Amino acid sequence: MFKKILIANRGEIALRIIRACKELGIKTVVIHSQVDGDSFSTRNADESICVGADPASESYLNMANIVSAAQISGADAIHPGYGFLSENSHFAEICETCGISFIGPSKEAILNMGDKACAREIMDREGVPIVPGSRDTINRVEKAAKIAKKTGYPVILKAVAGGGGKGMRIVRNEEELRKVFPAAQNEAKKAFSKGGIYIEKYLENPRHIEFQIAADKDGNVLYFPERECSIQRKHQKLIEESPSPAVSSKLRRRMGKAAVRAARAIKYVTVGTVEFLLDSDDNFYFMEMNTRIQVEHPISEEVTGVDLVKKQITLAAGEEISNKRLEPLGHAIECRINAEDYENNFMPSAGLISVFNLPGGPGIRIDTAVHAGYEIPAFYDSMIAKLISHGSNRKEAIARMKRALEEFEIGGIKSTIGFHRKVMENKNFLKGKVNTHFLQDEMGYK
Ligand code: MV4
Repeated sequence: MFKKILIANRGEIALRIIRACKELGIKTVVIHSQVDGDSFSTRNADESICVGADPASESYLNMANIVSAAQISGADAIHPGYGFLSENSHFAEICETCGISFIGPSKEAILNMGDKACAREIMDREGVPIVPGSRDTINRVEKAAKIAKKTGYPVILKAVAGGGGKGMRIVRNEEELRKVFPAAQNEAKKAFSKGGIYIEKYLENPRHIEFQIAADKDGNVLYFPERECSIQRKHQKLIEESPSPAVSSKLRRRMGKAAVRAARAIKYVTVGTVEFLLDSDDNFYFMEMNTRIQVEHPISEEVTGVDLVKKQITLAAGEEISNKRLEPLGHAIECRINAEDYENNFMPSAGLISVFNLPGGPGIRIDTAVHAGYEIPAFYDSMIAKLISHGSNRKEAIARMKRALEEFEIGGIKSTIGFHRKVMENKNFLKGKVNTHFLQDEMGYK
């Protein structure tokens, strides 16, 4: 087992990893930028090291300084958390070259899943269903038109190096395709330095369903009950729940087996997530694989009792999967509490938090690293807390979430608490009828 882990992240996930390490008896070093010097995670770690100035490019993305910090402090592993360097294959490679374990899958697995066209090719070969569309990266509009004709309109153009919806374009006919394709290429080139595009048939009203998996070095792969993540804004998830109201135990088994096949195809080790689109006829299609621990991992922990971060660390250290089949125990929901003005286009609301009174009681968990008197820096993302409810069924989980949202008091800044209160009252949400257009159709957002 590792003796000391360097945590290359900030905020609630840095604290979450520190908590897991403490329970495993592992020493912790947390890195931080200048502005984060007096944060909750730096105070809770055994050691902390400033690696650079406030912009992430100079601190949380500064590979040379982070690896030096690990060497100076004698850490034998680096946990990247989510975001920042968590899905950077080059960083994983540098860690291993320096004799430091990267807590995640191999650099090859990260690279293969980072190229979304390559991921599709692998999954297709292994019998994991993919959305009909292109076989590989498309660089010429002529080829794009040919494939779109064969697939049938509407199609969606996605950036090979994208993921999470960046650089996506929906195209309804050939004329539109010819107009939009060069722009999509340029956009992809600018954002990711690679201009590769791939094409998929556009599904009109899918659900986003994802499967957490955990895998060991011997190829044992365990799947967790699915997470329903259809409620998103600009491809940022706002509410997640597990299990999904749309997934029967039979469908869960079918999709879970496909997720396991996906993980085995790339010799995946540690924890990861396989994302699918699900249509109203129970057809499911591989979308992408996330090779990191995700923001929404707590709902899977709540419905299984498995500590995913401890599992991730012990799997990285070479331990084997010991769990048998996992069935959902009750129902869990997560609301992401962001420092944003949901009545004003979710505009970020940085500044000083004057009041921060947390809810509690049965079935309520809060993952946060902020507190009253905390000043939200403008340099990073706007998530300030994850509010997670757990109940014996969906109805109880919603009732607990509703009363926790009433208890939660945040002053000094705008937050998304009011937005979540409205969703918890929405008729279709209460019926479990959510899809990827929920915010437009039900909440009046663009
Ligand atoms: C799609 C799609 C429909 N058809 N792909 C991909 C990344 C994700 N954040 C958005 N993505 C979508 N990919 C095909 N072939 C619809 C979406 C989509 C979506 C997916 C999940 C949750 C919200 C969404 C909102 C708009 C579009």
